[in-house]
Amino acid sequence: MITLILMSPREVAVKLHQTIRTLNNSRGFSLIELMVAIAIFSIVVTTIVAAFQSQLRSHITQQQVADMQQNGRGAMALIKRDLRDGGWPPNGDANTSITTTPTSLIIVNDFHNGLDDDGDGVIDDPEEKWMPDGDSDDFGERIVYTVNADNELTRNGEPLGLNIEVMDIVLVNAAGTPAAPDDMVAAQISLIARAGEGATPSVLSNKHTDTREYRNKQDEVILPAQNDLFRRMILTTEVKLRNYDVK
Ligand SMILES: [Ca+2]
Ligand SMILES: [Ca+2]
Ligand SMILES: [Ca+2]
Ligand SMILES: [Ca+2]
Repeated sequence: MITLILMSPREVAVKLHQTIRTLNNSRGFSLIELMVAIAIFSIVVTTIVAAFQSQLRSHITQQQVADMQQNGRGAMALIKRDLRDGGWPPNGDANTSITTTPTSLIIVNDFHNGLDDDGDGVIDDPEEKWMPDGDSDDFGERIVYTVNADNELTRNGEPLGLNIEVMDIVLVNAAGTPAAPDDMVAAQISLIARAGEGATPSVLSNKHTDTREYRNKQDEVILPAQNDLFRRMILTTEVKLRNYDVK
């Protein structure tokens, strides 16, 4: 602009003429310019998509981990409750027991008598709980937990919708070592919860190889390293068996 002001009118006219000619002569983009533009555009788009995918992956992974934690805690709460009250009445009778296998937990109680003790028309309802009759064939007296081949935790055959791969229960004495039924006072529960459903984890979750070896409180391996893509967590707790070794 300043240059134009300092120029004589004639010089300005020449300059304008030259500029107009230059503009008229431009022939749009060359092929190379176009290719460079496309390349830059692709890089920008790829970067944006990658950032978005990465965010989505961490979101899905976080969601899976949260679900897994919730599953594990939910299962633990149920098993703890049943074990704590397991083998009722205190010090049991001939029929009551708590037994385990590698994939199941069987709790047998005697807290009902098959009669409508409070006369409300419902036999063995919760209000009339804790009335043993010397056998364990009444409502809710036998509780069986199993983990099936689909990693589903079931209670009395009813799937609880929880993705639990391992349920390990060790019945222990006061010293914390595995005990016979007449000696046991507590149960050590270990649960391994797994994230994701189906045979393979979601392609959208963050890549993760599980090389961990999982052990219970006795330091026994309850799940060797799987070296697969699933995320897992182990929950371990100990619950006192209220009805055993009651002095
Ligand atoms: Ca009974
Ligand atoms: Ca009965
Ligand atoms: Ca009743
Ligand atoms: Ca009853």
